[in-house]
Amino acid sequence: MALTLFGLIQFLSFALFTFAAPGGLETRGGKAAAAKGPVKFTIDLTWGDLAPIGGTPRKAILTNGAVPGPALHLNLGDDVEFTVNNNLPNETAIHFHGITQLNTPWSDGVPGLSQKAIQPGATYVYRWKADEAGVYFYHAHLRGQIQDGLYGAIVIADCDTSSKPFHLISNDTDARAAMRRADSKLTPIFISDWNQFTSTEVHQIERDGNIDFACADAILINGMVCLPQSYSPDCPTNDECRDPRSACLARRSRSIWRRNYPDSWPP
Ligand SMILES: [Cu+2]
Repeated sequence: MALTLFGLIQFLSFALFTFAAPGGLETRGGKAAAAKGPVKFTIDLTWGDLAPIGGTPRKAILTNGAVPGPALHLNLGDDVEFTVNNNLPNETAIHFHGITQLNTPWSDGVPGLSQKAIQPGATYVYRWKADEAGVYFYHAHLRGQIQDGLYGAIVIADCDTSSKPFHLISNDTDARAAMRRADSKLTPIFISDWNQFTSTEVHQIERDGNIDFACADAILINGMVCLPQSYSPDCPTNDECRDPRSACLARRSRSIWRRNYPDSWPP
């Protein structure tokens, strides 16, 4: 089966894809999972050094020590307890992009509106329900902290595959079963800008120069660099590297796949 692309979110200079890995479980609990109690997910935020494109490290927001933060995998109907330990020197808040927050508006993560900002050293628990399947993401919702690296994927699986139109792709029973298995184990691909400046520095540059400073130094794919061939044989030129629609993205995605699933290539 060819590399399959499911779902796309684009937000500012971010894009989030998922691709399907083979060999996943065909069912993962579905609405029954909600009866087991909430899915607990904790992120620890720190202000650390990061140099994904080499050179001098800059300060960035690390989520459990990395950018992007870990992906949150849920089944449709799950209740979520999302705990934020703020070890940053600044206050913060987390928004769950695309989540409906039906009956839980206080978990929408908008400081000054739905909550007070989470103070340095404090812990805050967001509680919400995964009531629509799809691909979403969590991100900082305070000043420019999203630019400093605070984001991670949310994948909500619909275990009822009966309504999915795999029959439109293939009449072959085995092929459709393989697609259902792959669909049950989606791997997020996060595409984001990387800038040598922190968000505070970028805003100062914009104020000083009276410009909209839209330059980025690199595009990161799952926090890894996409640079010309001296760094990555996947991306022969800078222009191709900077165009998220280019074939470079597909090649880089296949590299990530091969590293994550060495036994299952080609899929
Ligand atoms: Cu958002």
